[in-house]
Amino acid sequence: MPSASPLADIARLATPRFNWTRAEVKAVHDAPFADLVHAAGSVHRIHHRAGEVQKSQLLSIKTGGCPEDCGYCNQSARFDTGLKASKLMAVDTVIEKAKKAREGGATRFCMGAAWRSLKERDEPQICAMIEGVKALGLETCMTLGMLEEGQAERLKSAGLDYYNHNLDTSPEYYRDIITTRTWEDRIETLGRVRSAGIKVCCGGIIGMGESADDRVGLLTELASLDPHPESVPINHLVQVSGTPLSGSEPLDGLDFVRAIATARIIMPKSVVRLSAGREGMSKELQALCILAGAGSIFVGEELLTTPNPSLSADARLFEEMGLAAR
Ligand code: SAM
Ligand code: DTB
Ligand code: SF4
Repeated sequence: MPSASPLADIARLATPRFNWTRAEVKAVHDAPFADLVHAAGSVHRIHHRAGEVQKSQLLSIKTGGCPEDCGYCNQSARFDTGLKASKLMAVDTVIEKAKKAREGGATRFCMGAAWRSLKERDEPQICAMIEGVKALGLETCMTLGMLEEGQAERLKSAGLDYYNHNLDTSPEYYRDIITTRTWEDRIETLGRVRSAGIKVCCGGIIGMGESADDRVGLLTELASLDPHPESVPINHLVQVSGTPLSGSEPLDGLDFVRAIATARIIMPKSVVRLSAGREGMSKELQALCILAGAGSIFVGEELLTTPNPSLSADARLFEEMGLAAR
């Protein structure tokens, strides 16, 4: 007799669990595509309003010159990508950009720095940015690399809502992608963020030449964080020439949708974010991701340093899908 489908019991799937095994996640991920997307959409509707998509906007507050060697990233000082490095941005400039993002419909402003870790001397400027952006009525998010004891608490006191720190890929593939820090370093910072009471934004990148097993491994690790990250960005690799991962085998679009749908099912209350890589996706592929439970996107014509769809292309996507912005 065939075993029961791992997707049969939607009510059970919609109850968060933290003990997913890799085999269980693989069974979800590898299910027939239509069953997977249908189950993901059904789980989504239990905890989220289908048809609502939250808009965040990114700003690179400190670009390039990073000492880390993340193989996907054009901001590493080790790769020749032609990116111009810059110093930490002035607080007033950040606030101006945040105002424009708010006018464009973003409700969260995510500030990213090409740092290995946050230095104490930069904290006052970073905290002033958080305070200023928060005062505009926007949600605040920062991604600044690793945090030491006490730093997360100080960011929280300034008004930080979310901290983004990605696991990026499976623990096994991690060391092929980044050699200058460990998986355990990542987990440690995530623990500090959580303990300080900041919401966790943690996800990964798909399309880096990883195997389907690596994608399942990443998703299993994300779902074993207890509580689950409130926000789970699923990025499609943006290939930048000069980085070691440029030239990676292109990913089948439906495999990207599988990753989104699996994240949706195994972390049912989290907001799954269709993050980097939309510029290279058709409208139809983005629509499938949204049907599979993606509830957030980045808007604005630039992510941190690479292009993102135009405001008019996104307006068309929302209009044609009948989506409401949140
Ligand atoms: N330096 C900090 C760090 O790495 O934690 C914060 C900024 S870093 C640019 C934030 C995240 O962006 C990375 O963890 C990675 O997941 C994502 N990212 C960077 N370059 C990317 C690319 N080319 N394509 C897709 N995602 C990318
Ligand atoms: C995340 O997971 N995706 C965003 C945000 N966190 C910081 C960053 C994507 C960066 C894409 C490459 C770039 O534009 O530099
Ligand atoms: Fe530096 Fe972050 Fe890019 Fe890695 S992903 S090289 S840590 S900016």
